[in-house]
Amino acid sequence: IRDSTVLVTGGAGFIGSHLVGALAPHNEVRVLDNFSTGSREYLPPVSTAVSVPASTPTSTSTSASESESSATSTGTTDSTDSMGSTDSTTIHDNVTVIDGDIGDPMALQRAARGVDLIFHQAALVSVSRSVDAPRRSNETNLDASLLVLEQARQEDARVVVASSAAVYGHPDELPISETASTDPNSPYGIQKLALDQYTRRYAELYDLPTVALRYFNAYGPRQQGPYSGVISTFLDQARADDPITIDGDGEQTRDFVHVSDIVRANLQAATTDAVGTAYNIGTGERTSIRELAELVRDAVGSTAPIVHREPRPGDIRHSGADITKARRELEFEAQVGLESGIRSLVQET
Ligand code: UD2
Repeated sequence: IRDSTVLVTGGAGFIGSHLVGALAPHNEVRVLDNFSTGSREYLPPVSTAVSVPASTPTSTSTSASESESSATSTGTTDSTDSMGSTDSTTIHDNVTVIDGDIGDPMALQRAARGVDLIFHQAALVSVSRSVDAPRRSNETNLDASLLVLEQARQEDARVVVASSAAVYGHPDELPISETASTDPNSPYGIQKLALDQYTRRYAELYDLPTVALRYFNAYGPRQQGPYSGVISTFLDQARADDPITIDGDGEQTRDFVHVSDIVRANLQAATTDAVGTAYNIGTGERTSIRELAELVRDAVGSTAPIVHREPRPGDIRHSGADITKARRELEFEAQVGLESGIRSLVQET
């Protein structure tokens, strides 16, 4: 897409920042992020640093924990005063960063004003935290997401939403097509399913062009932190020559999709006529965790031992996308195979 005004929520995070990188050369991009897990370093290099003065001081949320940077306007700090001022900085000719929360209506309104398109990538991505604190993750993943959809409605903007393979829970078919039964086994999955359904219904109810993308296991540069995926964990372990920790027998399988393919799917979703629906975004290939451990170890050239721990409670045994629908209607095809994706991850990071 070109010459559009685009909002990326969670634009400083793992997937969002790669999307911003792809959009910035040809579009005016707004990033709304509370920097609870995202980073300014992930955004395009500074060419003009203009601080737009806010009428009141704003919180420094870079070190804020997820709970401090609450998604609700009542829970946030002084960035949500009555004027609704948030700190915004132009860090690139075409990229404006709004340091704020998607759950803060003022910040959201300001970020979304006049946009043609919203990529909604902001979320609390930890499945285990959603189990520990379901209401807290619901606030961001569902309540605040609904504000984003409402804002899109207000602006009459297309919206592309990050859904998840988590909507399927333990799948009843393999590969998993979009018509498989949805029976999420975590609060996170429940929240993503509700969001996915809202997203589709907004097309019908309000005639808004919406698309939900059900990401399978995403990986790539900038995925890090305690809730990052198995690939980033194995990579850190291999590099440190620490034991590579397989949960259970390692015969469980996943469909690992590189972030550049996820970006490509989002860009296709931004222009497709086939809206009001959800698409699986994966490669269509499944890899066992055992194979993955060996791939990562070999790519690093590490001698780290591979060890087995107790299986993870509730772990899904097999997951793999049927991407027929995305191929047909989005013209999406994953281009990065797992081996080359891991090789480039090792080289680039
Ligand atoms: C992924 C998504 C999650 C949700 C879910 C839907 C990530 C990070 N998470 O969870 O958001 O969409 O899919 O089903 O993409 N493992 C090990 N050793 C480790 C870490 C993990 O063996 O040190 C195993 C783990 O037991 C699991 C597999 O690797 O079988 C993948 O784990 P994960 O946490 O990367 O992702 P997953 O599929 O649980």
